[in-house]
Amino acid sequence: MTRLTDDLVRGVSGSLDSVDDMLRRTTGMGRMEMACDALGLSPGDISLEGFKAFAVPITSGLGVIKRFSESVAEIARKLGMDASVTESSDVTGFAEAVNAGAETVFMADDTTFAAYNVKAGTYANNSFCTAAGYTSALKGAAGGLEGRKVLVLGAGRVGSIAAGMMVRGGAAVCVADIETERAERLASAIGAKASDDIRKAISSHDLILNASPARIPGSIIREGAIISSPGIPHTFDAEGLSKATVIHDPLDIGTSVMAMQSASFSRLK
Ligand code: 2YJ
Repeated sequence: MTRLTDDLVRGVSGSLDSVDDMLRRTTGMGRMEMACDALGLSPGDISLEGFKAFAVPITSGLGVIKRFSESVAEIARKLGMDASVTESSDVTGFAEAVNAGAETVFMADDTTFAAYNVKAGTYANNSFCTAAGYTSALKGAAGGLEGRKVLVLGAGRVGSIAAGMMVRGGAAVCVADIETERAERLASAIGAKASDDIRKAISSHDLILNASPARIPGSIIREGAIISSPGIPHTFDAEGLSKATVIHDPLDIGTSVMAMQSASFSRLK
Protein backbone atom coordinates (compact mmCIF):
# COMPACT_ATOMS: atom_id res chain seq x y z
CA MET A 1 0.00 0.00 0.00
CA THR A 2 1.21 3.48 -0.78
CA ARG A 3 2.29 5.47 2.23
CA LEU A 4 1.65 9.18 2.40
CA THR A 5 4.73 11.41 2.35
CA ASP A 6 5.71 14.81 3.77
CA ASP A 7 5.36 16.22 0.24
CA LEU A 8 1.86 14.84 -0.30
CA VAL A 9 0.62 16.06 3.07
CA ARG A 10 2.28 19.51 2.90
CA GLY A 11 -0.48 20.95 0.69
CA VAL A 12 -3.45 19.53 2.60
CA SER A 13 -3.95 22.38 5.11
CA GLY A 14 -3.97 25.01 2.40
CA SER A 15 -6.36 23.10 0.16
CA LEU A 16 -9.18 22.32 2.60
CA ASP A 17 -11.48 24.97 1.16
CA SER A 18 -10.60 24.14 -2.42
CA VAL A 19 -11.32 20.44 -1.81
CA ASP A 20 -14.73 21.40 -0.43
CA ASP A 21 -15.32 23.64 -3.50
CA MET A 22 -14.13 20.89 -5.86
CA LEU A 23 -16.51 18.40 -4.22
CA ARG A 24 -19.44 20.83 -4.45
CA ARG A 25 -18.68 21.64 -8.08
CA THR A 26 -18.18 18.05 -9.24
CA THR A 27 -20.52 16.04 -7.00
CA GLY A 28 -23.08 18.56 -5.76
CA MET A 29 -22.07 17.72 -2.17
CA GLY A 30 -19.64 19.44 0.16
CA ARG A 31 -17.27 17.52 2.46
CA MET A 32 -19.92 16.96 5.15
CA GLU A 33 -22.68 15.89 2.74
CA MET A 34 -20.30 13.58 0.85
CA ALA A 35 -19.03 12.00 4.09
CA CYS A 36 -22.57 11.36 5.33
CA ASP A 37 -23.78 10.11 1.94
CA ALA A 38 -20.86 7.65 1.88
CA LEU A 39 -22.19 6.21 5.14
CA GLY A 40 -25.85 6.20 4.11
CA LEU A 41 -26.57 9.08 6.52
CA SER A 42 -27.60 12.74 6.39
CA PRO A 43 -25.72 15.52 8.21
CA GLY A 44 -28.77 15.98 10.47
CA ASP A 45 -28.47 12.38 11.70
CA ILE A 46 -25.31 13.10 13.74
CA SER A 47 -24.91 15.60 16.55
CA LEU A 48 -21.37 16.98 16.83
CA GLU A 49 -22.10 19.30 19.77
CA GLY A 50 -19.00 19.33 21.98
CA PHE A 51 -17.43 16.45 20.06
CA LYS A 52 -13.77 16.17 21.04
CA ALA A 53 -11.30 14.53 18.69
CA PHE A 54 -7.52 14.17 18.90
CA ALA A 55 -4.94 13.11 16.35
CA VAL A 56 -2.04 11.22 17.91
CA PRO A 57 1.32 11.24 16.06
CA ILE A 58 2.60 7.67 15.72
CA THR A 59 6.36 7.13 15.47
CA SER A 60 6.46 3.41 14.71
CA GLY A 61 7.74 2.06 11.38
CA LEU A 62 8.74 4.86 9.04
CA GLY A 63 7.74 7.39 11.67
CA VAL A 64 5.88 10.67 11.76
CA ILE A 65 4.82 12.36 8.53
CA LYS A 66 5.21 16.13 8.80
CA ARG A 67 1.85 17.86 9.32
CA PHE A 68 -0.10 14.57 9.06
CA SER A 69 -1.72 14.80 12.51
CA GLU A 70 -2.23 18.57 12.18
CA SER A 71 -3.96 18.07 8.82
CA VAL A 72 -6.20 15.32 10.19
CA ALA A 73 -7.22 17.60 13.09
CA GLU A 74 -7.90 20.47 10.66
CA ILE A 75 -10.14 18.26 8.53
CA ALA A 76 -12.08 17.22 11.65
CA ARG A 77 -12.41 20.90 12.65
CA LYS A 78 -13.81 21.71 9.19
CA LEU A 79 -16.58 19.20 9.96
CA GLY A 80 -17.35 21.00 13.21
CA MET A 81 -15.41 18.86 15.70
CA ASP A 82 -13.31 20.26 18.52
CA ALA A 83 -10.12 18.65 17.23
CA SER A 84 -6.44 18.99 18.07
CA VAL A 85 -3.14 17.14 18.10
CA THR A 86 -1.82 15.55 21.29
CA GLU A 87 1.49 16.83 22.65
CA SER A 88 2.77 13.31 23.16
CA SER A 89 2.98 10.59 20.54
CA ASP A 90 2.09 6.90 20.55
CA VAL A 91 0.60 5.23 23.64
CA THR A 92 1.30 8.25 25.84
CA GLY A 93 -0.48 10.42 23.26
CA PHE A 94 -3.44 8.04 23.25
CA ALA A 95 -3.63 8.22 27.05
CA GLU A 96 -3.39 12.02 26.85
CA ALA A 97 -6.31 12.11 24.40
CA VAL A 98 -8.48 9.84 26.54
CA ASN A 99 -7.66 11.84 29.69
CA ALA A 100 -8.63 15.05 27.86
CA GLY A 101 -12.08 13.64 27.06
CA ALA A 102 -11.55 12.45 23.49
CA GLU A 103 -14.55 10.84 21.89
CA THR A 104 -12.50 9.96 18.79
CA VAL A 105 -8.76 9.36 18.53
CA PHE A 106 -7.19 9.39 15.05
CA MET A 107 -3.94 7.46 14.66
CA ALA A 108 -2.03 5.95 11.76
CA ASP A 109 0.97 3.69 11.40
CA ASP A 110 2.34 2.45 8.07
CA THR A 111 -0.46 -0.08 7.60
CA THR A 112 -3.60 1.19 9.29
CA PHE A 113 -5.22 4.59 9.76
CA ALA A 114 -7.97 4.38 12.38
CA ALA A 115 -10.41 6.76 14.07
CA TYR A 116 -11.12 5.02 17.37
CA ASN A 117 -14.33 5.99 19.14
CA VAL A 118 -13.53 5.79 22.84
CA LYS A 119 -17.16 5.70 24.00
CA ALA A 120 -18.29 3.09 21.48
CA GLY A 121 -15.11 0.98 21.65
CA THR A 122 -14.85 0.61 17.89
CA TYR A 123 -13.05 2.36 15.06
CA ALA A 124 -13.50 3.72 11.56
CA ASN A 125 -10.93 2.40 9.10
CA ASN A 126 -9.36 4.55 6.39
CA SER A 127 -9.49 1.92 3.63
CA PHE A 128 -13.24 1.40 4.00
CA CYS A 129 -13.90 5.12 4.42
CA THR A 130 -11.75 6.08 1.43
CA ALA A 131 -13.58 3.55 -0.72
CA ALA A 132 -16.94 4.80 0.53
CA GLY A 133 -16.01 8.48 0.05
CA TYR A 134 -14.73 8.11 -3.51
CA THR A 135 -17.67 5.86 -4.43
CA SER A 136 -20.08 8.47 -3.11
CA ALA A 137 -18.21 11.21 -5.00
CA LEU A 138 -18.35 9.21 -8.24
CA LYS A 139 -22.04 8.52 -7.71
CA GLY A 140 -22.72 12.22 -7.09
CA ALA A 141 -20.70 13.35 -10.11
CA ALA A 142 -22.31 10.74 -12.38
CA GLY A 143 -25.86 11.43 -11.17
CA GLY A 144 -26.19 7.87 -9.83
CA LEU A 145 -24.43 4.57 -10.54
CA GLU A 146 -27.32 2.14 -10.82
CA GLY A 147 -27.16 0.39 -14.18
CA ARG A 148 -24.03 2.35 -15.14
CA LYS A 149 -20.76 0.86 -16.40
CA VAL A 150 -17.92 1.59 -13.96
CA LEU A 151 -14.28 0.59 -14.27
CA VAL A 152 -12.38 -0.03 -11.03
CA LEU A 153 -8.63 0.21 -11.54
CA GLY A 154 -6.66 -1.55 -8.84
CA ALA A 155 -7.89 -4.61 -6.93
CA GLY A 156 -6.13 -3.71 -3.67
CA ARG A 157 -7.90 -2.88 -0.42
CA VAL A 158 -9.63 0.34 -1.45
CA GLY A 159 -10.45 -0.86 -4.99
CA SER A 160 -11.91 -4.14 -3.70
CA ILE A 161 -14.14 -2.43 -1.16
CA ALA A 162 -15.30 0.22 -3.66
CA ALA A 163 -15.97 -2.39 -6.36
CA GLY A 164 -18.11 -4.43 -3.93
CA MET A 165 -20.05 -1.33 -2.87
CA MET A 166 -20.79 -0.36 -6.46
CA VAL A 167 -21.88 -3.88 -7.44
CA ARG A 168 -24.26 -3.85 -4.46
CA GLY A 169 -25.48 -0.43 -5.63
CA GLY A 170 -26.45 -1.90 -9.01
CA ALA A 171 -23.52 -0.73 -11.14
CA ALA A 172 -22.05 -2.92 -13.90
CA VAL A 173 -18.50 -3.07 -12.54
CA CYS A 174 -15.41 -4.10 -14.50
CA VAL A 175 -12.17 -4.58 -12.54
CA ALA A 176 -8.66 -4.23 -13.98
CA ASP A 177 -5.31 -4.62 -12.25
CA ILE A 178 -1.75 -5.07 -13.53
CA GLU A 179 -2.00 -8.45 -11.78
CA THR A 180 -4.74 -9.90 -13.96
CA GLU A 181 -5.39 -12.80 -11.59
CA ARG A 182 -6.04 -10.43 -8.73
CA ALA A 183 -8.67 -8.62 -10.82
CA GLU A 184 -10.24 -11.93 -11.82
CA ARG A 185 -10.35 -13.17 -8.22
CA LEU A 186 -12.04 -9.98 -7.05
CA ALA A 187 -14.48 -9.91 -9.96
CA SER A 188 -15.63 -13.47 -9.39
CA ALA A 189 -15.98 -12.90 -5.62
CA ILE A 190 -18.30 -9.89 -6.02
CA GLY A 191 -20.13 -10.58 -9.28
CA ALA A 192 -18.21 -8.15 -11.50
CA LYS A 193 -16.35 -8.54 -14.81
CA ALA A 194 -12.57 -8.47 -15.11
CA SER A 195 -10.53 -7.01 -17.96
CA ASP A 196 -7.05 -8.16 -18.92
CA ASP A 197 -6.54 -5.14 -21.19
CA ILE A 198 -6.21 -2.08 -18.98
CA ARG A 199 -5.80 0.44 -21.82
CA LYS A 200 -8.87 -0.87 -23.63
CA ALA A 201 -10.84 -0.87 -20.38
CA ILE A 202 -9.93 2.76 -19.70
CA SER A 203 -10.78 3.92 -23.20
CA SER A 204 -14.17 2.20 -23.09
CA HIS A 205 -15.40 3.62 -19.75
CA ASP A 206 -16.86 7.04 -18.92
CA LEU A 207 -16.86 6.31 -15.17
CA ILE A 208 -13.67 5.19 -13.46
CA LEU A 209 -12.74 4.63 -9.84
CA ASN A 210 -8.95 4.70 -9.90
CA ALA A 211 -7.59 2.97 -6.79
CA SER A 212 -4.20 2.29 -8.35
CA PRO A 213 -0.90 4.16 -8.41
CA ALA A 214 -0.81 3.84 -12.22
CA ARG A 215 -0.23 6.83 -14.44
CA ILE A 216 -3.18 6.96 -16.83
CA PRO A 217 -2.15 8.60 -20.12
CA GLY A 218 -4.58 11.33 -21.20
CA SER A 219 -4.58 9.98 -24.74
CA ILE A 220 -6.64 6.93 -23.68
CA ILE A 221 -9.07 8.79 -21.39
CA ARG A 222 -12.51 9.46 -22.89
CA GLU A 223 -13.66 13.04 -23.34
CA GLY A 224 -16.08 13.84 -20.50
CA ALA A 225 -14.99 10.89 -18.35
CA ILE A 226 -15.40 11.11 -14.57
CA ILE A 227 -12.48 9.67 -12.61
CA SER A 228 -12.84 9.36 -8.85
CA SER A 229 -9.26 8.77 -7.92
CA PRO A 230 -8.05 7.85 -4.43
CA GLY A 231 -4.89 6.30 -5.92
CA ILE A 232 -1.53 7.65 -4.76
CA PRO A 233 0.65 8.91 -6.36
CA HIS A 234 -1.84 10.96 -8.31
CA THR A 235 -0.46 11.42 -11.79
CA PHE A 236 -2.63 12.69 -14.61
CA ASP A 237 -1.18 14.60 -17.54
CA ALA A 238 -2.59 17.87 -18.91
CA GLU A 239 -4.56 16.06 -21.62
CA GLY A 240 -6.19 13.75 -19.05
CA LEU A 241 -7.06 16.66 -16.78
CA SER A 242 -8.56 18.62 -19.67
CA LYS A 243 -10.70 15.69 -20.89
CA ALA A 244 -11.92 14.29 -17.58
CA THR A 245 -13.39 15.46 -14.31
CA VAL A 246 -10.86 14.13 -11.81
CA ILE A 247 -11.81 13.89 -8.14
CA HIS A 248 -8.81 13.53 -5.86
CA ASP A 249 -7.05 14.68 -2.73
CA PRO A 250 -4.44 12.80 -0.71
CA LEU A 251 -6.13 12.84 2.73
CA ASP A 252 -9.28 14.94 3.06
CA ILE A 253 -11.99 12.73 1.51
CA GLY A 254 -11.06 9.52 3.35
CA THR A 255 -10.43 11.30 6.65
CA SER A 256 -13.76 13.16 6.47
CA VAL A 257 -15.66 9.90 6.07
CA MET A 258 -13.65 8.38 8.94
CA ALA A 259 -14.46 11.34 11.19
CA MET A 260 -18.17 11.10 10.49
CA GLN A 261 -18.29 7.31 10.76
CA SER A 262 -16.42 7.43 14.05
CA ALA A 263 -18.81 10.13 15.33
CA SER A 264 -21.81 8.09 14.17
CA PHE A 265 -20.74 5.30 16.55
CA SER A 266 -21.66 7.46 19.55
CA ARG A 267 -23.65 10.41 18.17
CA LEU A 268 -26.38 9.03 15.96
CA LYS A 269 -29.58 10.90 16.83
O1 2YJ B 1 1.60 9.70 12.74
C1 2YJ B 1 2.17 9.86 11.65
O2 2YJ B 1 2.51 10.99 11.26
C2 2YJ B 1 2.43 8.67 10.75
N1 2YJ B 1 2.64 7.48 11.54
C3 2YJ B 1 1.32 8.56 9.75
C4 2YJ B 1 1.38 7.36 8.83
C5 2YJ B 1 0.33 7.43 7.75
N2 2YJ B 1 0.06 6.12 7.24
C6 2YJ B 1 -0.08 5.84 5.94
O3 2YJ B 1 0.05 6.69 5.08
C7 2YJ B 1 -0.35 4.41 5.64
N3 2YJ B 1 -0.30 4.19 4.22
C8 2YJ B 1 -1.68 3.96 6.21
C9 2YJ B 1 -2.86 4.64 5.59
C10 2YJ B 1 -4.00 3.70 5.38
C11 2YJ B 1 -4.59 3.93 4.02
N4 2YJ B 1 -5.75 3.15 3.78
